[in-house]
Amino acid sequence: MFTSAVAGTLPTKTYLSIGSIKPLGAQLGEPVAGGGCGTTGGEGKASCGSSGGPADMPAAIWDKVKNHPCYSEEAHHHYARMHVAVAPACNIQCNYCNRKYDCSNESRPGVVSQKLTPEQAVKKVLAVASEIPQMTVLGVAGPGDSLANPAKTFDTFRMLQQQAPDIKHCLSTNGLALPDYVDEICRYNVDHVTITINMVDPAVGAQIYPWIFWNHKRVTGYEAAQILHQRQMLGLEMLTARGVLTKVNSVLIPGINDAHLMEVNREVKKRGAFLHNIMPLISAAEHGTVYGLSGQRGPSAQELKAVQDACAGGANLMRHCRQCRADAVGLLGEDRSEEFTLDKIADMAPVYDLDKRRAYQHKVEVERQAQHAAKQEALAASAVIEVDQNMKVLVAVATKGGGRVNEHFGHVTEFQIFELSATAALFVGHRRVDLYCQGGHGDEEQMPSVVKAINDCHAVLVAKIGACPRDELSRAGIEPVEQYSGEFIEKAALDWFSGYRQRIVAGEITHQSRGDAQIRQGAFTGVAAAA
Ligand code: CLF
Ligand code: SF4
Repeated sequence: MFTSAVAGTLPTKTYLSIGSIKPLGAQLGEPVAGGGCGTTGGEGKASCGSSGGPADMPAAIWDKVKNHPCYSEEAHHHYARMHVAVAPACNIQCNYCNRKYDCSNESRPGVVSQKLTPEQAVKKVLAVASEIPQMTVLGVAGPGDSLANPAKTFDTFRMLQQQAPDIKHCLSTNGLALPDYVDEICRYNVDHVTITINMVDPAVGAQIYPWIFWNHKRVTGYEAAQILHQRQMLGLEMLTARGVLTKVNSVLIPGINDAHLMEVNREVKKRGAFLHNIMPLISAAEHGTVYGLSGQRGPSAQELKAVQDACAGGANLMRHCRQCRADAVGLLGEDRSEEFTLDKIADMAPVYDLDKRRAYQHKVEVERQAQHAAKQEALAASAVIEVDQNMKVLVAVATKGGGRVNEHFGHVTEFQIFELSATAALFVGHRRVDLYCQGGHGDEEQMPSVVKAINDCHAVLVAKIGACPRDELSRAGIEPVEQYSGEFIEKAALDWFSGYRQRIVAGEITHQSRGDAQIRQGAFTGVAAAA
């Protein structure tokens, strides 16, 4: 495991307070319009982040997030994003990153298939937008750092602003160069910025970042982490003051920053972060990273959930991140980038049809309203069942999008996980698995890994399932449920949970807690998994 050369001499409490970084208090005390609802709430206020709706936030903010698949959990069932890999260079080194892999901040650890020039990127965006009307957001997320490649990043946004005005602009950065580019970010309508912040204590940071490239030289150890921290906080404050929505990504590294992330959550909330996305470290020796080679492990599913739950009441949490590739295309959790390689788009004649895109988005809004109504109906039915109101269970759901239970068990590469209680159905994560169905028949060898991935769930809701996996799941204590095929997920899950609680009341079953589950080390996409 990496240890800082100066670790033994570090001060014990080294957080830099908001005031000691930059006296922005006056602006932060009075957030500007569009600064994110997270900026105005106190500790413990109701969540209005990724799971929020129009009633939870000002209209101007809802307008920014309602069709952004990362900033709105609900939107991610319907809307897609795409990344263009125009930013290969990076100005820092993270111990979980190997340059020949995608940026671990925002991608699975796999090589980017093709790096693009801004011109190629714009052509690709237009090709995707004409084929996939639900693609609403373009992100620059690597494979290096978007702001270590400012010319390529902003050239892409500038050209796109002229040619596809309804597409939202989004970027992710480690934050080192961020304060220098806030004006550019605003000029090109980048309304959504993600900063990866893994620490607010340079002593912790020194165990994550071996070096940064700063003022034309390499800076290492504690000093490097201190500079990075100051720049991240300053950049976040500046964006908040300018009304740009910010999301903070944190990689949960057990034993290094797991206990510290609550402090990160508090500090970024103070500075106006709209969302906090706590992601599991992906670490395996074959990735060739410092952590991978030293045996640093990632968290289990329940370790991740425990840290996320401990942060509840602070900055609003995002729990539906898929740690995408830097060239991902499609709904979160799917990857259609193979359909839009440079070779293929060379033969395409994209027609950017704004009316078609608007018509699709109108259809989605109608569907979303029906989904809401169905959920409210299920919650009302749930409220009258008299059994432990504090009981919570997890269920896994097989879906291919649209917010419905509509995927066969054998075709799943990712289960969505919902936490159910008498009063809520909350999306709390996803679990990637290998395809059970290989070329038309089930692969029994995959079942143990599937069971491990959803071992903390009481049931799995699917459109269809064969007899063998059905028996195997039942033996593991996970109830396979087919009866809600085609229904909205939350309604289906709540209806199942009402039935579960009624069976307890009737004495037919006894409620038992489930164990932990394993997060797959390597977030393979549907295409990759099927290959
Ligand atoms: Fe891309 Fe990131 Fe914008 Fe989304 S991804 S730049 S905010 S458009 Fe989203 Fe992917 Fe998670 Fe990133 S699921 S890795 S949070
Ligand atoms: Fe890798 Fe991203 Fe860290 Fe740079 S900021 S080292 S690209 S994970």
